[in-house]
Amino acid sequence: MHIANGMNKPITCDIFCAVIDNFGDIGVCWRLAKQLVHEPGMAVRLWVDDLSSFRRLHPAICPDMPIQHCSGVEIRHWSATFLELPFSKVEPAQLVIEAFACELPECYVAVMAAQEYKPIWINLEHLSAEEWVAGCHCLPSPHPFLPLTKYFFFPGFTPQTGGLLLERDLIARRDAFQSDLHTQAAFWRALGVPLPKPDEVRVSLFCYENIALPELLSTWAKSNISILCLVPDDCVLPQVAAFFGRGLVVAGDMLQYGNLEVRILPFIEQERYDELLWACDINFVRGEDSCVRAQWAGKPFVWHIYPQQDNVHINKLSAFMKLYCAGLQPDAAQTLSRLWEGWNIGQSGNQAASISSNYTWNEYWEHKAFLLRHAREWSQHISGNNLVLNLLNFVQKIDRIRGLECKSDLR
Ligand code: TRH
Repeated sequence: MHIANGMNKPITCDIFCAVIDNFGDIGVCWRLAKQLVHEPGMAVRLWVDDLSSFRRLHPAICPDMPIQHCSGVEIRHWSATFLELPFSKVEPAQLVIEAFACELPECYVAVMAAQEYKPIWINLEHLSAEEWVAGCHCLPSPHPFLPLTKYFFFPGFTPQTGGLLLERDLIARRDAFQSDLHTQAAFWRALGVPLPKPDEVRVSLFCYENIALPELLSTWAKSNISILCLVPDDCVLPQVAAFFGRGLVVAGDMLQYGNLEVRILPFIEQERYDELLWACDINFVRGEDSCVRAQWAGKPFVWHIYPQQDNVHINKLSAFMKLYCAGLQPDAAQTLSRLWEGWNIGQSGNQAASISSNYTWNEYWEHKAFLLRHAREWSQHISGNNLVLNLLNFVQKIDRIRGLECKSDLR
């Protein structure tokens, strides 16, 4: 393989990440960077323009350092590095990953084009379950005037797509955690949360602001089972505070109304967030990365999709629900769709469509045994489509084709 021509030398990889908002962009890039280092053994530089957001996921990050190393990844502050060291002086990596079309610096691209053996340039796209993804996965996009081609790499749920980020040992670690009550107890103690009571439903709630939220909290308060709802410190806290008639809530607060107890958690380090998802009975997640992690948790989950203009996210939601519900018992599938639609369509401002009523939640939760079994089977089903393995195969394929083209040019 040309790209690994040094034989024992690791393949070099640059990942570029622009944080548009929230945590998903850096959440995915950080995960990918670590996996490329720890599994195929690449030498990875992660260029990121917002170290403060990064620090919330990984507190060891120092927001003022232009270059630092964490978990085997070299992290470069994109803008700071750019000021100190023009990109024209940076030697591009053999594999260049542009996350979510963040646009590489022009002079970096020019240096890529000037290399004798051009880097393989991948644009890592957002995750979607829509059918068109299979047709666009791996498509080439030649640069308009430089001798470079960028390839679109689409994560997804079917074998025709790039698959999902999944660390080699994740499922084994999840199973070990979920079968060991002592480890779980230690986890709750470390978070300062009491151990689960018998018959309690423990929920993690990570979502965007949502007009359906007060109704859901009120449904839980009236429920005949105890609900402990764990809310990480993020944008939804003002809504939680308003529901409890408080001006402000902060991490560490505990609020009670009827059978509902809400505890505000600090934003947890990304690796520990997995454990929260593994330990809860049901997880409300959002965006992209937490949604995938909830699927690996093998527990029922409710997805708050990232809202987009013109409601295009609703098609994405339907496409995923269609895939996810395919193997689910029809009654359970129906209640799941109703709850998910209420949770998401309410968000679009359509009050009439907000149907997270008593009836919807209670009806959904009656199916908890099926939902749990299905969540477990689903995680097993999707685990065969590993993004990092697919990416490596694709890179090797491009490299082979280029090698052949090179030979035929010499003839
Ligand atoms: O934060 P998100 O809403 O992120 C995104 C971005 O908005 C992005 O621009 C958009 O393109 C994308 O959604 C669809 O949700 P997401 O993707 O789930 O990312 C959250 C990350 O934060 C994820 O890596 C898990 C992590 N996390 C923690 O590490 N600790 C926590 O306590 C919590 C709640 C989350």
